[in-house]
Amino acid sequence: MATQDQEFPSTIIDILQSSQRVVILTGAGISAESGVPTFRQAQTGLWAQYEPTELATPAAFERDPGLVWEWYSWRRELISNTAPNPGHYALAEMESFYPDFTLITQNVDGFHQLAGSQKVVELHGNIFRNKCTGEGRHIQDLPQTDEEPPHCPNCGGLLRPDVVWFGESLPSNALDSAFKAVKFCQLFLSIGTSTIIEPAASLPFFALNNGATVIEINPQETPLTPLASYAVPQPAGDFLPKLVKAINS
Ligand code: BV8
Repeated sequence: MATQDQEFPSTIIDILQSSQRVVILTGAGISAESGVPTFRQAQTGLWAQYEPTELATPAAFERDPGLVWEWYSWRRELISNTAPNPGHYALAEMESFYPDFTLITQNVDGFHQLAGSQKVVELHGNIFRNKCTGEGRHIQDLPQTDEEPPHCPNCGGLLRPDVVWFGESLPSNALDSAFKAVKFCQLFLSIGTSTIIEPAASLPFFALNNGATVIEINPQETPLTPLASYAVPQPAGDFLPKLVKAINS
């Protein structure tokens, strides 16, 4: 594993400029510079007493749907008051450089789409979408009510955020597209993820096994760092715009 002490070794630029099939995996770290706390950062205020991994579960929703709904409302509010950062915009620009480009995200904030990325695979859903626990259908507009959570206007079942909770399977189409893209990619960038949450955490290792060049961008070490082709200990919002400029040079 080479660590990035100099800005861009020519080998990185060659690979970035010659690759045709590129996969990006992002985690909460890419939204950190937007002001969205990462999943593992201690929660603030009322939510400091709760572990996200305990709240983001079917059992928590079963036990106290109101509490879980309130937590998501608080996060929606927080995310709505922030915006994509230069890291998101750099990835949106990168998409046009490659004929075969897939952006896989574990994030639920929708910032990649907001920044202009078209081909986004949302492994863990989207916090601004809701679905009915009775019929499973997506509910576009929330009913005007003070109930928390609201009830489905069609079947009366409780509504919940359309995100993947711990212990729930990921959307099969998203997971299939992700693994298919990784199987054939030549270059894989893992950005802003602690590489802990499965099955997303397996993707960079799957890429390595398939002979791809794997570049990790994360100020902290992760289980991927020792095995990555290149590890860049820099914040994504700083590094990605510089990377895009270097590719275009
Ligand atoms: C499942 C939506 C089948 C909800 C989230 C093996 C195989 C399969 C499952 C498991 C397995 N082992 C364990 C499991 C169970 C579990 C799991 O992985 N547990 C963990 C705790 C070990 N997995 C599941 O339950 C998954 N389901 O596999 O179904 C199944 C079914 C039944 C039983 C078993 C299996 C579902 C997982 C999805 C959970 N939902 N989100 C919500 O948001 O409310 S996951 C949540 O964590 C977020 O989506 C987040 O994106 C994701 C991953 O975390 P990270 O993105 O990595 O964020 P984190 O805070 O950890 O790290 C941030 C990183 O950024 C840090 O490294 C930091 O250094 C870095 N950083 C900070 N600033 C910057 C930066 N990097 C760059 N620039 C910066 N400026």
